[in-house]
Amino acid sequence: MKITHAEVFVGGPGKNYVTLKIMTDEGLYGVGDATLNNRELLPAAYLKEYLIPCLIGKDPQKIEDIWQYFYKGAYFRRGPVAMAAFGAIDQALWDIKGKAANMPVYQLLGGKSRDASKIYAHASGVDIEHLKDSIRGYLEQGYEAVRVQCGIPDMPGSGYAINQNKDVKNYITSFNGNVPKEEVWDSKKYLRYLPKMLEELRVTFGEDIDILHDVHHRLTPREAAQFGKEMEQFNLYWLEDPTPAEDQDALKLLRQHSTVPIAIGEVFNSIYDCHQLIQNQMIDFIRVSCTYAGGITPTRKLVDFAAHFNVKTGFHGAPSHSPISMAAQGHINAWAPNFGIQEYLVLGTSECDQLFPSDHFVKNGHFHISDAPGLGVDFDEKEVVKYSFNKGYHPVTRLTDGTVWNY
Ligand code: KDG
Ligand code: MG
Repeated sequence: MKITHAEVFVGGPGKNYVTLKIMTDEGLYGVGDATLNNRELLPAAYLKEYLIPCLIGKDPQKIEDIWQYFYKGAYFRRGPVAMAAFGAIDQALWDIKGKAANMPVYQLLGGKSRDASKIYAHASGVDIEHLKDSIRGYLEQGYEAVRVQCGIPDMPGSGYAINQNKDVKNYITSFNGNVPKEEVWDSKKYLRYLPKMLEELRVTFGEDIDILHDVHHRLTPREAAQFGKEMEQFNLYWLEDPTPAEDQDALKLLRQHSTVPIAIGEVFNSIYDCHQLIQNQMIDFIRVSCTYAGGITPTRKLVDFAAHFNVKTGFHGAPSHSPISMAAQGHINAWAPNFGIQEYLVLGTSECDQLFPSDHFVKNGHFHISDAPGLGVDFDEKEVVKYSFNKGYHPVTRLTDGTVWNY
């Protein structure tokens, strides 16, 4: 089998999905996701200008060789742009291999370890009452786990990731003309308010619901240690990104003072970003995604490595991930002996389903993987022409005195 051509498409309903389609001389094709949130045109250009020309004529079954060729051949290794581009190629090649073998990808990985994989939803509110409504909505749909984010009094517009308008599916992006939106942050107010919020949630919803919370890199090591200690009483499923993820020593203080489970990794793009965190058991969940971490090939190795140190998976699944990377993660989740939980945002608008048809489905807070050969998700080129690229940014955060802080 040989690769004959490959194409990149940018667009989607309310999002700039970057989709790669790789075609072969045997009529089989594969699809992959290279969406790098708010920098989508960069992996798209990398694929078009540098990677696709090298793919033509290669045997798509040689997944490992092709991955090494691009990773080592780049010389400047790693980085989110390159890894997202390699990730899309790798996903598409696993899709082709599955179709050629007439097997779903999870069978090629070693078969299922579970019937369906537990997912968590994003509940958020401008205040606690609004947040409680959002949680109730998910519990009614059968979810057992929710991430909770709440507006902080006297800190307008700046809890983290508060979805004010339920119709907006990509609320982390600000389509705000040519510059990012700015938000204000005050750790003192946050640290004072969060214990009250969690206390109320436990009183209202009891102990059975799994509660996750994302600090989004905003605390200093000492604040995170104090906060982690306080969080123990609320039995969180996890506390995510308490401090900026690149300063890994910051976690020592938190680990020494608290047993709160820690989840980190959505900004990592290789095992070298987290092997020490895993080996030293500084984290409980690794949150890479199959796109930003370079595809199924390296993610599977990373997951296997983490299993040896009792670190579970909790893959990133923010709205920027297309149903293709969600499917790729779904196959790893179905197999992984150390699966923890999967972040899942309701991608399922009818427009999104038309663009990416599949039989994967969500029921009672669990993701059920399709038995179709390959990744089990398709891409409709006739649909994508309805959408055009729309530039967006992550917001920029400032402290009350104007100092730029961590978003
Ligand atoms: O692009 C950034 C988002 O993916 C991120 O802000 C989402 O923190 C996030 C999460 O946990 O989903
Ligand atoms: Mg996060």
